[in-house]
Amino acid sequence: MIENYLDLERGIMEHWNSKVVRKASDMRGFYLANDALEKMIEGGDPVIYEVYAVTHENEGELCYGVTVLHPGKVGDEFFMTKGHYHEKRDRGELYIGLRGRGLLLMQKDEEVQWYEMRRGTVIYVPPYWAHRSINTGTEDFVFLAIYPGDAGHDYGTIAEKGFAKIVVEKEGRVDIIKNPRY
Ligand code: PAN
Ligand code: ZN
Repeated sequence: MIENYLDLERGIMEHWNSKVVRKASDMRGFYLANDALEKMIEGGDPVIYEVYAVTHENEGELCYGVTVLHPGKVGDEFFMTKGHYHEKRDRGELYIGLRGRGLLLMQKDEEVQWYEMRRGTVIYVPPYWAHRSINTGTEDFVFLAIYPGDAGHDYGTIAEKGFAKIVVEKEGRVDIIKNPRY
């Protein structure tokens, strides 16, 4: 498909061929507060985020997708995506903020960086950097991501170790602290 329509105000894309829904039960092991997560799952297993994407798999092609990351916390940690490296590590990505507010957390080896995102923010994720988004606001955090068709997603590395930093609410403020499990 060549042409699409993205409602920039609402962050809703008209056409997509891939929809991924991540519920609380899909996020086991990603948050420090396992008990809080299990409680949340028992209490109705809410959706944490959804991704609506147009995908192409070949080298030279592009994929693009809208992520809708809902607001909330598990323990002190804000709702976040799983986060990944690209399977082909030398593939970069572009993130564009559409709605709400959040952080993009990036990591390469032991180096960690994070960037605030809101409507209009453009972040270039260079090759070799793992990336995860975090909703630090009270409404949906929505962004568009554009990445190479053959990038692929390696979730295993992050699922095992996490990122070196986690994003928590402390005394009503957003705090980026060392991940004690890392
Ligand atoms: C994004 C992410 C999306 C969901 O489209 O895939 O925000 O995050 P996870 O894939 O980490 O669950 C992207 O970075 N694609 O490459
Ligand atoms: Zn990516």
